[in-house]
Amino acid sequence: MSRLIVVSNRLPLGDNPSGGLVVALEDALRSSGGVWIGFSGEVVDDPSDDLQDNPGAPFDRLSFDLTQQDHEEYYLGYSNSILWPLCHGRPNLMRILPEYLDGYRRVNARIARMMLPHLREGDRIWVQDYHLFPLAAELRKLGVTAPVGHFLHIPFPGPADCAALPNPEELFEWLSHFDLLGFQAQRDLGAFAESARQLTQVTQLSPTSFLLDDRKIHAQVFPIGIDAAAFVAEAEAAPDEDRIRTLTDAKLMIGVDRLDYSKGIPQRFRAFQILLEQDPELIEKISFLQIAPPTRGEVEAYQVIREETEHLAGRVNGQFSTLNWTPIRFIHRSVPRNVLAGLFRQAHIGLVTPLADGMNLVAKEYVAAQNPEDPGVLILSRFAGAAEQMPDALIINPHDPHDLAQAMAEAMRMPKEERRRRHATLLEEVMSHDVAWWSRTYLRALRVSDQGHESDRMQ
Ligand code: ADQ
Repeated sequence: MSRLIVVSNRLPLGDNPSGGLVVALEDALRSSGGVWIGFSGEVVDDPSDDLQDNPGAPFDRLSFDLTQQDHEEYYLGYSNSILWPLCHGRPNLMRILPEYLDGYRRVNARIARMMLPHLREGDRIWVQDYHLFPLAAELRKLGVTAPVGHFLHIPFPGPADCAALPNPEELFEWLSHFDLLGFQAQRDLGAFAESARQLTQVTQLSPTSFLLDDRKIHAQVFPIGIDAAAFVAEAEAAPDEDRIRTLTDAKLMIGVDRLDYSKGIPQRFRAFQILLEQDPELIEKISFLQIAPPTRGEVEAYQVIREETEHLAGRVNGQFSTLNWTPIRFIHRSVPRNVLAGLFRQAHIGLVTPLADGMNLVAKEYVAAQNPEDPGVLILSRFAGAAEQMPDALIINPHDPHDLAQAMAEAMRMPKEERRRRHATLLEEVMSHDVAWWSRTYLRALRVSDQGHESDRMQ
């Protein structure tokens, strides 16, 4: 039987792994006797080169540890101080050090070597995200001929940004060893095609196939979804005592993000300030809850965004708070999923305003959590991949605080009929393109692209 091998930066560990990606892949992994390989999260002095088994899931989980140096150069360095800012249109935030690229290549080569003894005839390999661009090339060097696909969860950079990499040609060389590249949005497939055209040797054979460095690869769009039915159930079952209590009858506006400079959190606070200045009727009528746990605190740009957001929230609260009401509640913590689902359901406005985002699952979770009889309004940035699928949200430009403030005012006053109409279309999209659809569609395309290659090899 053809096994599925999933490789991602972090292995989902814990006895009861949850989260959309895990749920989606669990079925595929279980039915094909699959394996998930990834970093254990442990940084140690002398890591073993044998992958460690982690029992307790319905599929095999194999992990590896990293040294401090690997963690700094591969993960914090090339992945999160070069590729992350670049793919989110912020090359000015890159920190390019030669050892980052060395570390990124070294760790990817090590992962390929560690995988080799675990691979069998007939396996299909599915590599997740930007930490592992060189993995297919490294596997090929070791003689692996299995189909290898990649899915990029974040945006693909356009030519001007790609050119700011220390090694733009090498990026395309790495990509040319995959059989299938998966992107979140048409925007990313377009950026890939254009960047390849400007920066390397490429011939586009069809809208979804390319000759890259003389190797035929397929590239397609597979917008990721959520485990929609489960999230709906979670929101319906959310206990009432988790409801936010306010001293006024203010409507709730919610934002839930990792604290990241790509998510547009300061822009939200500025727009909210403009809203309260221009529309004083809304004072004490709207309460903004922003939940944003800090991530990647070792990287300087994340320390800066934390200070900036705290400062802005403090300023808006200082300017507008009354004895009964605080305009912004800013929480730096993760919230359990069932509580989150209940908060989304209660919120009259869901605010998803990234400056750049691969997809943004919060937009889909917010829609799934609503009561269809009296739903809230999703305000969505045109720069989230989700905007391609969700035109019935209020689509805004997050760089323009007046546009965003105007959308907040419109959402506050939107009649129920219009809210229901918009929500019905959004929910239909979220339910029909859920995460199971995503993994099924991707894996089918990987099979088709491999059959194509087999017939090329036979000619
Ligand atoms: P992320 O950048 O992490 O993912 P997102 O798609 O919004 O962004 O997913 C975040 C997930 O974490 C959501 O399920 C959300 O509910 C949860 N979450 C966020 N903050 C939380 C909090 N405070 N408490 C509890 N849960 C919280 C990357 C890309 C995205 C892409 C996904 C999946 O950047 O663009 O959509 O991968 O491909």
